[in-house]
Amino acid sequence: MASVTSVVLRPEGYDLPAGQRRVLRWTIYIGYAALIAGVFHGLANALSYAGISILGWFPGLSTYYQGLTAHGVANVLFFTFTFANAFLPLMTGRALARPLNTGLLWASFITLVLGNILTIYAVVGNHASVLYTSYAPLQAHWTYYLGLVLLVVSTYFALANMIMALVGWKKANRGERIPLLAYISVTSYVMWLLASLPIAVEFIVFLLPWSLGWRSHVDPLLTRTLFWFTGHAIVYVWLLPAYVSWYALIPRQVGGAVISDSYTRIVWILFLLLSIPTGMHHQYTDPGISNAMKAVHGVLTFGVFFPSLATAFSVMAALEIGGRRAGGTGLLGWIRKLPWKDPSVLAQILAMLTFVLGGATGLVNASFSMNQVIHNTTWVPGHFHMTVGTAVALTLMGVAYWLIPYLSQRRLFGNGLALASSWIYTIGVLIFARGMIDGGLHGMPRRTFMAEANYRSPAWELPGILTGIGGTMMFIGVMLFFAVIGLTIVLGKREGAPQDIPVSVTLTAPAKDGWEPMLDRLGIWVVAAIVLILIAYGPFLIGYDVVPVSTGFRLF
Ligand code: HAS
Ligand code: CU
Repeated sequence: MASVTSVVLRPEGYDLPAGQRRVLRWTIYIGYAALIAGVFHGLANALSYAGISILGWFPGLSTYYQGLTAHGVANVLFFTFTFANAFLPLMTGRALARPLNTGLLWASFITLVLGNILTIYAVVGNHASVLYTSYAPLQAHWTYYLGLVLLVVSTYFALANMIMALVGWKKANRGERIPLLAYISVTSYVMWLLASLPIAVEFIVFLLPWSLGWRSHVDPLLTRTLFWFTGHAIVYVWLLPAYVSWYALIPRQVGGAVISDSYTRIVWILFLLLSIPTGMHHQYTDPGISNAMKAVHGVLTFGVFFPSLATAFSVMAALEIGGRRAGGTGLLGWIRKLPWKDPSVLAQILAMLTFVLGGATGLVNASFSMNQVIHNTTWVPGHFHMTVGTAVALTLMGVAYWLIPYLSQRRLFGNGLALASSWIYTIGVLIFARGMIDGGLHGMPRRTFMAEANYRSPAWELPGILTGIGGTMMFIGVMLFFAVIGLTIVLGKREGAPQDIPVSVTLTAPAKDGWEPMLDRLGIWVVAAIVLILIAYGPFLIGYDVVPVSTGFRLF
């Protein structure tokens, strides 16, 4: 394997203009700040399952649900999208060796900051304790909905930037295949563009006017369905920037190579096709949706499991090439030869390993009958802390270990601390998820302040303690990460920062003829995705009788 000749995805370096570097750097800082701001209540929530309440330590916190809303909104909405808004355009620019559009970078940054200010105002002021799923009939202050709308708008500017760079590149390179790194970055946000439309309708047509008093009633099942129409695809929008790193950057970081150009593109096309028509697997227990529709979504969910299985194979093969090139022999000897002391690599390998369990639990969720057992229990946060909470969050921490030095032009400060952070976080999440998964199987409820609940089951005792211990370790892990990033920005040596982004090589060049160039015709794949969406949501939407029954409730 190691002797196959490699083809560099894009050989030349990339001169990122200083002005653009600054906007991207601040966008990324805001993303990591959201990560850090959000984890405080994560700690409180985990400890509450162990029967410990620390809510009194939070100045200005009115209720548990205010904290839980802050945790969800900051960590899964602002952190993930803010990171992607900077990372994906940067990858596109690098892959195409073209500058980005500074105006669009600013537009994305400004809408993001405004969105942040409005949402922080609403959540911190306890005007929006509705949790990140924003289910009606719980009603938030209009600034909350508008803030999230602006967050979505900021992603459109980021996509526009990538499309502009791509169109410019295509004009200058007629007949050439799109460089792989640009292809996967752009496709990730094209999928998001399609996926975001239902939530835009939910917020702009229903929830925002309802919150402003312009609309008196909404239909909670309809708004909830619109939420999950976008909401399942959202989880892949969180995941795909991590996959961009696993496919296109990690092989280089471990001295390996991407095993196949077409294989990688097909994985992204499968995500484009299958991420969206699967949202009803979050609604298996909802009345008002036919079993037939739930079955269609269930089957397609098993379909979207496949590109992640394919990713497991491809990513592992890329790591194996690196390990063998470094002298690893035998069946597993290559594993020891991976650069475990490189904090960026370590974090991401630990994220991948945890994702195996995140994926397996997802399969249980997706199975209709098993979902009846675990729905609305702590099993579900057990699942998603191993997916978005580790596969994504820990990968993005790993990326920070080269990206922050790259953008700030300072050398990483505290290698050892960074390594410790990833180990502590990973061991923590495994203990935490073990607790949540086990408790969930015994009906331990999610989204419940267990420290003060007046009902408990003996079967929740040990799971609750594990959740508390694991959650505390995760918190310590993130705080160490925060220390490393803070120290790097303030004390990191100015020289010696990485001058380039670690773009990988593929084992074979993309084919210029045959069927493979079809993979680059994104328009065709977008049309195919729309057809699948119509099949999956058309019958429900056409047959649905909208019954706006609900006024807003503010229980906070
Ligand atoms: Fe999920 C609920 C099904 C993936 C996030 N999910 C959630 C919720 C969140 C979430 C946040 O079908 C809760 C929402 C809420 O608040 O109610 N999920 C799935 C399935 C997958 C899946 C089938 N989920 C994710 C990802 C997420 C995420 C990714 C975030 C990023 N999920 C569900 C369902 C529910 C659900 C139901 C509803 C539950 C309910 O009742 O409420 C799959 O896509 C997973 C595929 C993953 C794999 C793993 C591949 C492994 C790889 C690593 C390989 C590398 C290695 C390294 C091994 C197949 C790629 C080797 C290294 C060496 C050194 C050897
Ligand atoms: Cu889902």
